[in-house]
Amino acid sequence: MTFGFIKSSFEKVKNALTKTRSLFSTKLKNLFQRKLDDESLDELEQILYEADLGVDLATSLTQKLKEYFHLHPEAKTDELIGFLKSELLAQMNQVQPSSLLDLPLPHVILVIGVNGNGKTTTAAKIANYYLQFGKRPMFGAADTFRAAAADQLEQWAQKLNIPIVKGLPKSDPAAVAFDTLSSAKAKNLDVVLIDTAGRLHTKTPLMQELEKIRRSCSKAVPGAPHETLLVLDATTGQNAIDQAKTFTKYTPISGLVLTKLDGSAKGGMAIAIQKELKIPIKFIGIGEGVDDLVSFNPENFINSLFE
Ligand SMILES: Nc1nc2c(ncn2[C@@H]2O[C@H](COP(=O)(O)OP(=O)(O)O)[C@@H](O)[C@H]2O)c(=O)[nH]1
Ligand SMILES: [Mg+2]
Repeated sequence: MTFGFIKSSFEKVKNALTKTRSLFSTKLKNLFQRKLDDESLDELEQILYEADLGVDLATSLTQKLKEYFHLHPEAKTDELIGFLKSELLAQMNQVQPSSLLDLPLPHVILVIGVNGNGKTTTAAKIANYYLQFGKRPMFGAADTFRAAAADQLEQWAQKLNIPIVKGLPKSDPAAVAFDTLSSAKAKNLDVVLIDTAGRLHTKTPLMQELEKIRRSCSKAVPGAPHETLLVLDATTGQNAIDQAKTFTKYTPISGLVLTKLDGSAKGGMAIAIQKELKIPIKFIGIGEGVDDLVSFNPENFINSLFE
């Protein structure tokens, strides 16, 4: 059964990455089948760049491949691809999210990020993920800025049949977080997901609001939030990396969630972001459904790019 689960998530990731994969797999394989020279290696750099690996990584990987090729001029396609895969994997942060399942309770997860990136949907998907493991999650709707935001989370709560604490529109999100955690303790629940407003990362007051939410979490549950997940839209490529850099200036982030990898040709940004930020990707979103979340495995990810 476990293997079935692993296989199915590998297939899911593979399908979701179709567009990025056509760059990596198809174009690279065609390239390596030709005789390598400076011209074809420039083409390699272009392909890596198109897949949103970023200029630095595209350049340094091309350089490494050139050196490898000079040392092994007889190398076959498979060998060159193997070398590239291992270089890509070396960029990835190896921390696994499985540790999320064995924790002091309630485990508090703060979900942050810019509006539209997929925070609320991701909160629902993570709740569903814990339900699969027999855990009891709960929501806190701390996006009090827009009434529709709390309603959206409430609809997920009803669908998943899990409790939610909602604040009144425009009420203090830190108070909502505190009330949610108090309720989770009283109910002996396992996981609390706090959904927050899509703070514009350039506006310091919103960052201060986030800090207040954090303090209020730790007052209710010492050590909380245990995880702060930054949700990023993978379709925005390098722009998402810039967003993440700004967030890290203001608030500690324990993990990333990359959404909308389905249909994105910019899957390479997952590798670039690991190299630049050294924050582990915990989950990836590969669709709008509640099951479209996969806990991130760097090796599976790289392999599925080249399938
Ligand atoms: N295709 C796709 N759409 C997603 C994914 N995650 C979220 N979305 C969609 O992105 C939109 C914004 O999501 P939402 O959770 O409301 O973002 P929020 O403003 O950050 O809370 C919604 O239409 C979601 O269905 C994903 O992994 N894949
Ligand atoms: Mg939202």
